[in-house]
Amino acid sequence: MKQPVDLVMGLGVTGYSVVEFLHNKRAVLVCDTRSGRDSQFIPRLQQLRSTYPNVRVVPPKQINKVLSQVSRIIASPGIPMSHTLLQLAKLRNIPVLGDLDLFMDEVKVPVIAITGTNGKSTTVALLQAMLSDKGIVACGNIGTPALEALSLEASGYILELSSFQLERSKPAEFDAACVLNVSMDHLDHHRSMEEYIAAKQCIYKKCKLAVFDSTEAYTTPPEGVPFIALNQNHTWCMEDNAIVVDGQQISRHEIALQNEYDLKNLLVASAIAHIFGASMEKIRSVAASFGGLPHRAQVVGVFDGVKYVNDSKATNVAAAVASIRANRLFGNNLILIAGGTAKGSHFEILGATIDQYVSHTLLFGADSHRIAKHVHSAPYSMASSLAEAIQQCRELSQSGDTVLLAPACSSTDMFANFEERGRIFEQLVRSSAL
Ligand code: UMA
Repeated sequence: MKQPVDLVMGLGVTGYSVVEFLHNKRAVLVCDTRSGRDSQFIPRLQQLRSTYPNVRVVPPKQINKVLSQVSRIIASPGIPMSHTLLQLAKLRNIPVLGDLDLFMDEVKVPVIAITGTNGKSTTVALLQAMLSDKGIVACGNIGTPALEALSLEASGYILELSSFQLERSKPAEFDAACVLNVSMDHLDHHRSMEEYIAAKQCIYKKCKLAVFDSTEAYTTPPEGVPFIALNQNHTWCMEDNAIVVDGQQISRHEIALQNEYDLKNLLVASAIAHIFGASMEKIRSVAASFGGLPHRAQVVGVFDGVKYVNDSKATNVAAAVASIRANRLFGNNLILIAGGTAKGSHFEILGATIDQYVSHTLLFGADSHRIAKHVHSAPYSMASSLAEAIQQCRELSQSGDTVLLAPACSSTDMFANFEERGRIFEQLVRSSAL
């Protein structure tokens, strides 16, 4: 009998973790669309060749020749389901799955799943801190692929899931699931907003308990799913100067995170952590000490009296608008740096927010002109690079002002990812201050 053959599509961190997981169970082929002429850009190719010499890398042009042997395809999250190769597989009735399917078939301990347009990583990191003494590990979109985290043999997992991961996986029996919020994003990958919302909602289909914020659109689970709704009564809610966790107040001055949207993330994390056995004492201590993740509303420093804030993770309109509102100043100037790859987003709301709160905007990157079209009354200028934008900020700002990097776009036109953009911003700010 012929051995079943799995085709792993994409050789980023996910694809590599899938090969590691499967190589001693089934025959594995790998295909990355950057194979062939651009294969030097596949970071893990050399490592794959030396560690797993039996795993064959198939150039995309030859995929037709091998497809007849393939029994299933495990597609990395960044590969759109509309990709020609995946469509071809569909026509041939070859199942396409994601790493999440393999993980959920294997895992024997509780899994908490979190998705949402913004705040996923912060909520997951808060939850991990609140459940740290219970041996629960965070993985998924936050950075460590789920299959790699399996080897840690944790007593439970917190999975950060993107719409990309959810759309390609079958409904899973998560012990708890949450859609934090939904706003426009990734419309270069999903064909419509409806498709994006549907992908997010997949998280609830078979979950045992949904936890959601009843004030956030598109986060309500379908009928029949057991749920805890936050902000519906005084047991779990936000108040003007506190959050309420199981009827007990944690006042704002006891909480390190101060932005409105972070308080929402804290409420969700506290509710889920409480359900999974974290004590109120532990929740309070994490609330008091957790100051946020890198590149998310991070104050880089105050130079010549000007505060510089790195919010490189504000990669969509909703996140950038929230960031501008959180940093708006009364009496001093807020100077914004924005731009990058638009991902099919619309910028009307960003333009209106800039007009209302921003004194001057520096626009840079591939889709900067698309933002400029919607800025009507506030001044803006174009910069050819992040370095030039920062230089212009130094010339425009005076003591008491804030310079905010909140791009509203992804970074991939000029940087490897939002982390690199944030790191370079911080380096440039510090070096130009010398
Ligand atoms: N590739 C192809 N064909 C394509 C597109 C990509 O072959 O059409 C190949 C690339 O050449 C590359 C590989 O696929 O070699 C990359 O795969 P990938 O884009 O799926 O990325 P991974 O390195 O596997 O990382 C993924 C997530 N990336 C994306 O969803 C784009 C990481 O989220 C995640 O941390 C990691 O799996 C572990 O789970 C990053 C992200 O940007 C942080 N996520 C988006 C977001 O948060 O907005 C969704």
